[in-house]
Amino acid sequence: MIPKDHPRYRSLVVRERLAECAREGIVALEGLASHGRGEAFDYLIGEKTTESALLAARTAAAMLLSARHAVISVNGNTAALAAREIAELQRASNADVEVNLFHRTDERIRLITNLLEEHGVRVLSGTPERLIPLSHDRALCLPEGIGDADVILVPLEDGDRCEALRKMGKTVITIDLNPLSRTARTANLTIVDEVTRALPAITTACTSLEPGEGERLIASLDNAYLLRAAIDEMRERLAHALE
Ligand code: PTJ
Repeated sequence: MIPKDHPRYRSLVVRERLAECAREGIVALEGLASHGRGEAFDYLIGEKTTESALLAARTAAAMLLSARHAVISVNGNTAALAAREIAELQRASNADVEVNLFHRTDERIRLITNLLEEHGVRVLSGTPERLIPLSHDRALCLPEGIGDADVILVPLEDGDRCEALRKMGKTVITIDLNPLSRTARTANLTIVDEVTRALPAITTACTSLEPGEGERLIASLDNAYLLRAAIDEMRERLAHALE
């Protein structure tokens, strides 16, 4: 039982949720290590959505809405932390949702699909094929989902797979608290923010883009600028951390 007056209450609740989901097989054990890395970077940006992350989220909304076929690729961590937020983004963007895992087993696909469906997500189903240029089961995805998509949102992705998706000619949007990660640097667009803050920011933007704003945001997209802005924010906070 986590005491409600603990100064890090929310963080502890989230950890407990992930540990529970790991015990159930939804979250991969490796996902707990990923979360810890994310938490450390969240400290450095002040556990809030920065201005540059908000700009990235609005750009992501514009890209999802103007895609021929947008797909949100969901893994164990994202499902455990943000199933409701995925459902809301799907409603706002009309994107397909595919469960696609790094540590893939049929059982985890089933558990994560169930969890998402309980929260109102429409999850694509079908027969996966080895379409992503990677070895082993990391190559698997649905031909009618990620295989057909032109724009993919892949929160908390591995760098290798992000690169392989780019090689397939996909436009990749990621959410990653680590602006130095290979994924963050390889994606077309990186939102450096915590997934439960970034997803609602994209959803809000989907319903509030002004006429012409989406085209302008896409035309001026500069991922290196967004990553530099996140690093500057962290450097600034570190410089004044003990004041
Ligand atoms: O469920 P699976 O089998 O698909 O596996 C999922 C994980 C996350 C284990 C897998 O994709 C993986 O190993 O990812 P990485 O390489 O650890 O990359 C995840 C990135 O997400 C890291 O750069 C973390 O800093 C970042 N991250 C972790 N938690 C969050 C986060 N970014 C935003 N919000 C978070 N809550």
